[in-house]
Amino acid sequence: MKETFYITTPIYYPSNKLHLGNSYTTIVCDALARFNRKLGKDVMYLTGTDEHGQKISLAAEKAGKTEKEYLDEMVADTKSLWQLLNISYDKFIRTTDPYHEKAVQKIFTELYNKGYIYKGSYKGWYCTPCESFWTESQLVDGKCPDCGREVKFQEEEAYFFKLSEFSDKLLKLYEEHPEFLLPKSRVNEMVNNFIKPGLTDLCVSRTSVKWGVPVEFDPKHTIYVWIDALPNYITALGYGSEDDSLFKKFWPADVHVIGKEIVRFHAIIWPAILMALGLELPHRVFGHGWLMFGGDKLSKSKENSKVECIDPRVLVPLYSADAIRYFLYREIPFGSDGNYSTEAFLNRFNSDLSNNYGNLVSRTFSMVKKYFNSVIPEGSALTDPDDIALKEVVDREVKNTLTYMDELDVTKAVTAVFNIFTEANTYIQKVQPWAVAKQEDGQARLKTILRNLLEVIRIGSELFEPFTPTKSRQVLDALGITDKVFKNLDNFAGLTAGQELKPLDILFPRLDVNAELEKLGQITK
Ligand code: ME8
Repeated sequence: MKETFYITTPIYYPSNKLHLGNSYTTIVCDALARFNRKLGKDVMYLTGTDEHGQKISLAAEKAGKTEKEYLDEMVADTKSLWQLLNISYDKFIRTTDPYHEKAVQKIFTELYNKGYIYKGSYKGWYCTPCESFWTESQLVDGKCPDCGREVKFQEEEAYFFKLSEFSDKLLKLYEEHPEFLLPKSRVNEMVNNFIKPGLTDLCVSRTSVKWGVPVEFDPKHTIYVWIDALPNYITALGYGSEDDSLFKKFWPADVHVIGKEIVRFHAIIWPAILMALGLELPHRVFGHGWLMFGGDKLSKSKENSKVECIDPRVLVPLYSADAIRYFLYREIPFGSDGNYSTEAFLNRFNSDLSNNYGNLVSRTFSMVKKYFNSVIPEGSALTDPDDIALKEVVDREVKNTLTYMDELDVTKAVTAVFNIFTEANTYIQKVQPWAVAKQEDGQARLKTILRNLLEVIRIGSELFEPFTPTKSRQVLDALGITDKVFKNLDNFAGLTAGQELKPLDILFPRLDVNAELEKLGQITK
């Protein structure tokens, strides 16, 4: 049986406007999913929407719609953005899907029957936009520590999950499985900020929130956000339904990719729920950093995401989804925070995509056209020191890319791919094919040089395709490569000699940075 790879994004709040910042998680997961498909794995890439809670009711009311009408529109909008960004998810779960609601009820009842959920009463400071209860000491200047807004003191009858029983088990988990929570710095955060001070039981139901899944055995309570949201990763696979074949096939997840502010839920609450249910734990949880804009997080609550120049719906039609995707992979060191600036984006577009990758492809294709009528030349054994050196760099960077992708480091991986393109450009300068073409007995050497270059473009484009799926596929098509999985990454013998290159448009036409800044300035006025 094929090896499987199960990767998830968080389920998104449909009431948040989607911008480049929150799209980041999904864009990163897409490269990982595509890469693993190309490794020949059976991939399940899950994303979806987190549709319950008071915030949704309030937003629907404000829009003069029912919750269902409001959510359907927001979900359609989310899906269309994922399409625009070329997101290849395999399944989209909505927490209002009836199969999910039923399974969540079952999970809640099972946890209750096993003694992990009990009835009590909740007192605390509640932030409506964040749907979070805070203790007095967590408040910052009496306000919500996440979004800085007003909080309300609330008390109500509620069910609790015995999270406090899991401290030791969680510490053991982090110790025995250092790969469970990545990057490693997040482990200290969990231990020092949450587990050492003592985990408190978690409020998992509400009587005041109507828009939620009712507790099966006590329907005046609705199941509060985390017990509804987190299990999406298993209900999407049919856990708790009649057909759990996907669950059997894909669970445990290879990785949950999430932003750093929700690590606590995924590295503490989620494994505790799974342990209580007696289920296996995900292999890895990766908490990535934030995309910052002028030093500020593009946040859900601060509403600073109205800036049009960071809206993918504006940027994609102008610069392509590939270019936006590439910028995020490359510029934000995966796991850390990183800045988005339009200028940095435009400069990278020119230096990396246009001058490096694009130029390599276009100058090689033109030389093959000029000297060999666009017919792929025969290769030969690599004996020239320049050729051997080129092959060594390609081999090293192929290995690096595979290793980094296995470690989920998309930034290092994409940098390794670029080292291949850079090396190929250096090779051209070194071997000067145009000079070789002028030599009387230069034909054989010229063939080898151009064949080497085409092979390097093939290997680089294969590795680059998960990041820039449209343009790299165009290059692979032009080279006559139809395979969906990686082949011949370790040799210069993947192309068919005698086959004609298909014509290829300029991949990333060079931009006039000042003119583009001016244009974007006009749009955002
Ligand atoms: O948190 N930079 O959903 P969400 C990087 N429903 N990532 C960002 C970001 C930024 N500026 N702003 C947001 C939720 N994100 C819950 C999850 S899972 C069971 C429930 C990321 O719509 C954020 O970190 O607020 C998260 O990974 C994703 O956008 C969706 O956030």
